[in-house]
Amino acid sequence: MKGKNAIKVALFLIALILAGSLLSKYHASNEGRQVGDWPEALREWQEANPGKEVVVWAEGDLDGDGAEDLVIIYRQHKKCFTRVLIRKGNDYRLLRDMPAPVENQQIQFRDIDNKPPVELIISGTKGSEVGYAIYRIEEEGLIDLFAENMDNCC
Ligand SMILES: [Ca+2]
Repeated sequence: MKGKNAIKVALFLIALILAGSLLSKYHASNEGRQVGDWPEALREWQEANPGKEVVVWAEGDLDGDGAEDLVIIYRQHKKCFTRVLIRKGNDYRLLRDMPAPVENQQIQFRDIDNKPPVELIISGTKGSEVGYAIYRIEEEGLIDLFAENMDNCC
């Protein structure tokens, strides 16, 4: 019975993610964007981290304070990582890096539990493997809520 419920929850989350990728107003891609279009925080981060290649990025309010925060998926030595920058006034607080899928990465902001702030969903692939992880920002930092098959995608 427990297993069935877990499958139902997983299917529900996958459906949410698929709907999210179709409906999300945050288009998490840097395709066609020039460096000049990047938010200032992203340009500063890239200048400070020249060895890290920005793959995709997105802005969204992850801590519910009304200010846009920044999520970057970057590549370094063939591995990918997610880096979250929480805006604090004119500055940013950097949260710990997390492994990210190496291909087809997507960043989404979804209110999964009907309770602010929104959750952060990182999804992507590696070959035929598909994985995703859901996080929430709390006082103490980035909380891992749920992950599926990320080990095989990162
Ligand atoms: Ca914020």
